[in-house]
Amino acid sequence: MSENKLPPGQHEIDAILRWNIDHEGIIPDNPKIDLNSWALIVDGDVENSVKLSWQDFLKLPSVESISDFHCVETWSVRDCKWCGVKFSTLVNIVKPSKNARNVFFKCLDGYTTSLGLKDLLKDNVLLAYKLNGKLLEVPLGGPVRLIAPDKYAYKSPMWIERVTFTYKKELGYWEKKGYSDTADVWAEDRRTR
Ligand SMILES: Nc1nc2c(c(=O)[nH]1)N[C@H]1C(S)=C(S)[C@@H](COP(=O)(O)O)O[C@H]1N2
Ligand SMILES: [Mo]
Repeated sequence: MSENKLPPGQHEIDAILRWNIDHEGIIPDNPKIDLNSWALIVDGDVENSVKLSWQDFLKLPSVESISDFHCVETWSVRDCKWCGVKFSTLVNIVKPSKNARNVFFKCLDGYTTSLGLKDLLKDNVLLAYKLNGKLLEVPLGGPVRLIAPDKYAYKSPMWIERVTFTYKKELGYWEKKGYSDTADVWAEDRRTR
């Protein structure tokens, strides 16, 4: 049990309930993913763009990080034990140019979101591929999703296929519909309108 406080306006739910929450996802089902053809493309304003196969991805150094997960709809799941590649590890590989200040994520369901590069360099931000010791299942965003614990979960894209470094900020799916782009859980940045 973690003793840390939940952010303002959030309540804890049992982790198992998460499976039953009817997210207003942008497609009705989970995407079909074949790990033999899956790849993560990292491109944009970088020195070395890369296309990582599943095997390439698993070879990157990984860490474990325990964090709480907060949906803007007010539910939180405590103590998620994620394993994944720190976003900063990927940054060191692709070497963004000094103009790159934002990162745009595109997912296999068509979902999009973006974050500032500075926020992504925090130690608790991972490209996660395991949860509580098991490979991340597709319904929870596997093979690879972002985890950014200080942001509402719409900034934790599931089923990532492309990560693009940019100078300009491009708003994502929920941000365009009026959800906060800062999405800071501690400041309770939920909506802009
Ligand atoms: N690709 C993709 N990622 C997404 C979403 C989505 O619809 N598609 N929904 C977001 C929202 S609003 C939430 S609350 C979390 C849900 O993650 P969970 O299913 O692991 O609880 O995923 C986020 N990432
Ligand atoms: Mo959400």
